[in-house]
Amino acid sequence: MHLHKYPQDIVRRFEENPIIDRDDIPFNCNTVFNAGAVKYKDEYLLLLRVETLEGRSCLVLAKSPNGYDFEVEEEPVMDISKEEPFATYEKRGIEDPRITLFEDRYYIFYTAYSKYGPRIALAETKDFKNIKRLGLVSQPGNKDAVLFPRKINGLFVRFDRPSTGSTADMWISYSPDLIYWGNSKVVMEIRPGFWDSNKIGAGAAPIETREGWLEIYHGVKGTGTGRIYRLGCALFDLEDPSRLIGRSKIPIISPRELYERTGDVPNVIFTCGAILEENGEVKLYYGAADTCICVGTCQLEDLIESCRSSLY
Ligand code: BMA
Repeated sequence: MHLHKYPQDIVRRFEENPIIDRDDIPFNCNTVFNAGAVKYKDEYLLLLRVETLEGRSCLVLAKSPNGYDFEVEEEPVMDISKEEPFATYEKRGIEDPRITLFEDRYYIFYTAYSKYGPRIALAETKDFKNIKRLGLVSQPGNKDAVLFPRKINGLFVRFDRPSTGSTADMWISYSPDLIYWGNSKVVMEIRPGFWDSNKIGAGAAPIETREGWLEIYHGVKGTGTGRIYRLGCALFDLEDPSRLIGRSKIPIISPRELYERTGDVPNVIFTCGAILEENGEVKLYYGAADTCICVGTCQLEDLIESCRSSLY
């Protein structure tokens, strides 16, 4: 037998995964995956991407006292908008929400999807009952936006992922008001020859640590029969988050279990949200095979170490 010095995945799967699947949604739907995650008033809250039987996605709220047992609301909290300018650009659905607590409110970046392609949209809420759309904040061809939880040098900051045709890398953009974004530049690129060789994109909202901003991201590798989506992490300088200071060589979690290997899109682990507990544990929520929702845990310190160390 082979003894491994380090575990294959830094993230430990919850034994009862998946924690939410189609049968947990109170209305007929196709799949549930890629949820934003946040703690709100002592509860864990997931903003689920639910794909309806029509094939378009809406957002549904789920609440839990412990981060593992979730109760799903009866109706979508956010559905495809009927009002312009959003209606035109959400016709094919709203997807992949990422939530950031910023001062007294929560901002939600999501993907507005239409025949023009994906673009970034922004909404805000204080109570997860009334969610107000603020704007369409990129042109088509951009997605995977995550907002930093504080201004840096007087500006709002986000990572995003414009698709430039030949490559799909992580970029940074700045804004004075959350609506107009600019000074964009590339911060982290695909790594030919590695597990993240074809596309990368931000996953959970950046976590501030004393070592830097920790970003859990997805990386895609193309194979002869399809793509494999895995998660890794990277560290960015606290005062200049366009400066990459560390990046894990190997994934922190890869599709291995049957529920990650089979589903509407096989071999996908994709995250839109992680929650840092006071004791340093990270609860990482992820969509598996674009079909169900799972959770895994790890120590923040191990994620930081994986960005810094050549062991991983
Ligand atoms: C990406 C996004 C995700 C999805 C993933 C795998 O491009 O569309 O929502 O989980 O592909 O299909």
